[in-house]
Amino acid sequence: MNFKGLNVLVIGTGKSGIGATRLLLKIGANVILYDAKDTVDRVAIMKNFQEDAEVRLVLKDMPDDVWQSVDCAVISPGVPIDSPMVEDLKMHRIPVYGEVELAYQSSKGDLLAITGTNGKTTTTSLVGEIMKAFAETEEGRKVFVVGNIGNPYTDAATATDENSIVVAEISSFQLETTHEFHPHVSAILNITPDHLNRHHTMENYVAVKERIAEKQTADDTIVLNYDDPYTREFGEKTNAKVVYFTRNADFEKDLPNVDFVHLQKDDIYYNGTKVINIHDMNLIGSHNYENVMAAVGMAFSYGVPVELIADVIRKFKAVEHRIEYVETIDDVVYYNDSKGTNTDAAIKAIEAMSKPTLLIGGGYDKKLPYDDWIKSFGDKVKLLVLMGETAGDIKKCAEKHGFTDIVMVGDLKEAVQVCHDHAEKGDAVLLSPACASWDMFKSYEERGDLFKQYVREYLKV
Ligand code: UMA
Repeated sequence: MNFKGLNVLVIGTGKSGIGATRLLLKIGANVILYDAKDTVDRVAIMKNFQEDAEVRLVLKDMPDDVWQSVDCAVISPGVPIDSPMVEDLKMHRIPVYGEVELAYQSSKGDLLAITGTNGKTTTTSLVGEIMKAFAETEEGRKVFVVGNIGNPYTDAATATDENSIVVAEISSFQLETTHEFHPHVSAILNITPDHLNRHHTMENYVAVKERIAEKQTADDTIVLNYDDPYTREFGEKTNAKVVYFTRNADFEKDLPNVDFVHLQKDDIYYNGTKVINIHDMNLIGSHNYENVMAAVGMAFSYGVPVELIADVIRKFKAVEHRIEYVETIDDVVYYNDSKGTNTDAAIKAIEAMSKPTLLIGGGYDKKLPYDDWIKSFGDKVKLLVLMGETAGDIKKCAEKHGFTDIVMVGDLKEAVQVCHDHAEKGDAVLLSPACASWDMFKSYEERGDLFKQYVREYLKV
């Protein structure tokens, strides 16, 4: 699709909408930028573009003339495809593209794309680091790490060329609106319940994740989790060459045209080649073995030498907000896992704790069941401090499972204070809410940053 000269309606004035508008202006499209909220700061938004840029900014009510004048729409990932806005676009026969699709169609080079319920950001960062190290060994290669990780893909698009390597974290929201999107190497790390308020059923959620491989052929590769029933089964259906990763040494070794990355005792192997010993890694938590294996699968199939892969993994540290060590105060260790935005991620964080844990949970309601999360507390979680929209539901669920050491709080600062007051020497305090942040914060980053600030500044005074 050539967007040059078209009238394009961009929906959402967050990172994606700004990135899409910038890109469309570069391409030579006319942009109407829209946001459903009339509380957004017009001046701050317009500062993202050159002063003479002709962007018509529309807030809240859509004037009738827009429907008649636009050729297509580019929507942000936060806009559901079954929302009234998208229904209106369809009614007016206006084609809808996602911000990621616009970026893909405007980019060059090789695309390595990663999706999955959990581990996306860690795996994307690690693959990005490996690719950067690899690019240094080859002249004229540039690496861009983009997508759900926080850097809109559209912002990188025009800087890419044939030699570029784009490493993209892609969410289910972004996959809803892809058309031609075609990664050379893709990965689905795992699929467990998440965002069910948006995708409605597990079946829809799985189907949308699988869209990452829709355009892949036998010349492409997909890296899949052999231990996850959804992704293992997808390996039998996809057109791409399959590389499975597994934490078990016991797998079906002679599947035709399938490679394996596996963990045997403490070593990670690609087919027969040893890549790294897990004790040589800096990442904590056994879930990270999976992220590392997925990164190995992607890098190896792209042709990166094994020594280089191992070298980068050895140096790689946890990404921010993912079981991130914050501080030790009075012999109590504080961890920020604000990115634990669903129960599965939050279970992984609890599993990674080796000390009695005071857990801060609760937030925006994605209509997820909390039972498995509560059951994972075992003897490890000694106090559950709850905040946000879901606090009441989580409390009820915890009590149903016999867990009653619960304190309800009004905000994050109070949660930190309560944990500090109840913690004993040798304990850990973990912010891992099992919920998104959007009820009280702009993003999980803001929630994690505030947590770190409260721990560092407020507890120390
Ligand atoms: N808006 C509308 N109409 C709607 C919905 C939203 O106008 O129906 C407006 C809002 O008023 C707001 C803007 O759209 O002003 C926000 O757009 P957005 O929610 O798509 O957020 P962005 O700032 O564009 O950030 C998005 C991703 N956010 C979401 O998918 C919710 C970011 O992922 C991503 O980093 C960024 O694009 C760059 O690619 C964050 C995220 O929470 C980290 N992702 C979810 C997750 O990881 O679980 C999917």
